[in-house]
Amino acid sequence: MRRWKNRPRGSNWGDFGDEDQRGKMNLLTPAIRKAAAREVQEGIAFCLSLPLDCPGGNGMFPTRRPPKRFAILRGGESNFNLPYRLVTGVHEHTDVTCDDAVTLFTQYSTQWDALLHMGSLFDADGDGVPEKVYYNGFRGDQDIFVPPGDDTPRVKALGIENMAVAGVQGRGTLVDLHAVHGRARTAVGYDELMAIMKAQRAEVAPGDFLCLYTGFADLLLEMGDQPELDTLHHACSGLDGDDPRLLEWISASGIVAICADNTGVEVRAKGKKAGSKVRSEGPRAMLPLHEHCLFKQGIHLGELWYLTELAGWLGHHGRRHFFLTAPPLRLPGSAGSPLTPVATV
Ligand code: UVW
Repeated sequence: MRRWKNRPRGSNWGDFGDEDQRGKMNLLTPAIRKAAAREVQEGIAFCLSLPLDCPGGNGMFPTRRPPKRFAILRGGESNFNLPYRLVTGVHEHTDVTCDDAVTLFTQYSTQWDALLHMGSLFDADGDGVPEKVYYNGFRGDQDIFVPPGDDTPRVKALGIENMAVAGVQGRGTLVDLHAVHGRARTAVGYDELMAIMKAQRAEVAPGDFLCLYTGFADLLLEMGDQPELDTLHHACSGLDGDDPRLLEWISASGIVAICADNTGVEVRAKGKKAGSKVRSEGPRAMLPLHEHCLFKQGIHLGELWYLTELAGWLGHHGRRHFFLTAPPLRLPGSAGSPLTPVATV
């Protein structure tokens, strides 16, 4: 069933079918994965996740909190260091067990954004009034909502489980923005990204995961669990979501996802504040790259990945490509997911 009369300018809604919830992950075909596996030449693997309690505290994201673990109870006892004999009553049992639970904010640390993470107020049904709408025309009033007086989201579409079952494996292409900009806050637009990719021989092909190493995660790790917000808000590079040519290239390139070691993949150029009016054409997204990728194109964004050792190894060996395995949790209805991506070279 087609859910829209108007689709947003620059969107691909309907191109993968009216029911599609995978977006560009549809491009991950067996042939693409088989070709990507040829990047495994040494068998060396890199963990691309931060410790999931990084950045520490909730200064960086006031609404997100670090993981909270607790030991579950068993027969009124803490199920940590619990000798089984206390449970079974059999004195000969030698087992000692630990079992725990965790409250996890899905977008606190290394994460994927699900396609429902960012929608828009857009008149998709053509009645002249914008409504809350998401990728492929799924609606905020029907498919993705929290009933009044409840805090459990009802999610009938675009949860992260759709990505999990897509088999998230393919070729990663690493672009080293840190090598060019160090830790200077820089919004990289189309011309510059093309020049850097050319100089680094980091060409992308349809089906690739574009990975951006900016050095931001290194800064976080250096700060321990005490992020210095003033420094972080003015540090490191990212993509310039206000550059229309960059957005067009992202669509045309066939990349299936963009992953970065910073908080949002995109950054504002110097002098522009989030939400400040940079164009005069009226209502617009505060996070234009999020809008373009998640809402219009079905391109997942990976944030706060840890790319440092991989970037160093690839640079040292004159390589830019690797085999990436990066499934999210198959957590029905979630707006995002922590993950432990693995790069194999
Ligand atoms: C927001 O902060 C809204 O999103 P993200 O974590 O994807 O940058």
